[in-house]
Amino acid sequence: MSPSAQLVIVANRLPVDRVDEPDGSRRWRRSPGGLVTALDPVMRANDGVWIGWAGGTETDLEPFEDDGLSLVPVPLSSEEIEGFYEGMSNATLWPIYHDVVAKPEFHREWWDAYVTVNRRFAEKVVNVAEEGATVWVHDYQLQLVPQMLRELRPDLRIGFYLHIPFPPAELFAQLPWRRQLLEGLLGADLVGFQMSGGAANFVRLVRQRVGHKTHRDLVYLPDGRTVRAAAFPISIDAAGFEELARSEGVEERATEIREALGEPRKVFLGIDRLDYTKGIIARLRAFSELIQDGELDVDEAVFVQVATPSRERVEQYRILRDEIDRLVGRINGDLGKIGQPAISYLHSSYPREEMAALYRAADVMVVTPYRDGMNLVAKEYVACRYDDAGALVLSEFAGASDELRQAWLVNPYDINGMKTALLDAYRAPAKETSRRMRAMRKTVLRKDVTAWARAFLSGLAEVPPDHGKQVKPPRAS
Ligand code: GDG
Repeated sequence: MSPSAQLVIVANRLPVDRVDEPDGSRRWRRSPGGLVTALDPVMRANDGVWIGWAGGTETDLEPFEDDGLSLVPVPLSSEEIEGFYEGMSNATLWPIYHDVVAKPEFHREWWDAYVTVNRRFAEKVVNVAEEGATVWVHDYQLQLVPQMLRELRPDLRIGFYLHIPFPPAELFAQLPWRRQLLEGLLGADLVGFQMSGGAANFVRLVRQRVGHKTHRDLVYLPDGRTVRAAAFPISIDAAGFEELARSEGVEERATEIREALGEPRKVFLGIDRLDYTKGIIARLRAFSELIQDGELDVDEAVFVQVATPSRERVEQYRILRDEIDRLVGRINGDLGKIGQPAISYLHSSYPREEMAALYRAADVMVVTPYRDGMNLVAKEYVACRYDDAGALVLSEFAGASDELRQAWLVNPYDINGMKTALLDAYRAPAKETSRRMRAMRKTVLRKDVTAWARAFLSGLAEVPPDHGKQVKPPRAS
């Protein structure tokens, strides 16, 4: 039996990972990540249901509850995982939406799988959403769901949020299915983006490619409906991160990490999913050149790079992993000393406590994506620095740079510029780093993830409905 709800969250993944115990039993573990933290309180306050893929290929998973959350799995076959997820989502849309940092591939079978899977998600919602319910669809994997859903259930209030950048018209136009994607999104009442630039790109494309009338952030559809496109920059559970950072266990672990790295060496830190958009190679190259140039010394500084395994079946990701392995090996071979590598590279994923301890241990946090919707790592670092210490070097192509203006902002394509910024951040007097950190902390603590969810949901409740009756807005928490 499917549960029913007035608030339905639809995302590619359910917020849990399956764990198979040695005795053959199965349990679910809450998966880390901003979206889950963001939506957990909203879900609880509204008795919401979350619809998503459980990550495997089982076809027989029934709806279930996990720690008070009502979850509805959507099955995917292994061919669909290849076509819809690894293919269309991660090898076509992801690179196009990130400035074509890698070359996108276009395959008609991938598109067919994308349509089939989006329809399956929409059909699941139909079974779960109560009359007049609010449905919040997430991210680039599900861009056709709003339109499919509107056709099936015109009574629903539909919101869509894109977590990654929305590209400029010139890049989006490469997509053979550009019109279908735009029309898919136009099924929503409110389309949310990280940045106002993304919203503007979308509205312009709708005018150019679909021919609808637009005015500022509004699109007027021939059937009388209005769609709003606006920016809702996402954030983190800032108070939660700070509390974790202040805990005794995390402080102890941070001290241990610094000692293991050779206190009083200064610690540079990068934490990313292993992804070509994150600029990992460029930053390691900049750091190693500073050592080569004699500006930094391995006795005094180390770079810790955590790269969390990601999309390992997609070819571009395998190639990148090999490239990083080779580069780190070469840098450490050329520049390291016994017991003192220049780069401490970890290809692994860690519990939240360890992440917080790393943030606490780092003197300079280095976040240098070529393009990033927001980048939560930058905000998490700031949230953990309750001592107002620590410097943030941040790419101007991460959405976070819009709010974290006091970071050392860099262009990741400019290696010399990055070298200068790394050195400036490293050498900055404590007074300056704390002045900058204080200002950034104010922003991050004020604009947290609850504020984000509330802003989106009230924005969604305000879009004038065309379907006759006013829908009661869900409570934000
Ligand atoms: C997409 C957009 C946008 C990473 N490794 C571990 C771990 N993480 C956590 C981080 C952070 C999250 O994963 C990564 O978020 P980012 O924002 O940095 O990047 P994406 O994964 O690319 O996220 C991005 C985001 O969606 C939200 O809208 O900001 O622009 O690309 O929270 O802490 N967490 C744990 N262990 C790890 O090893 N526990």
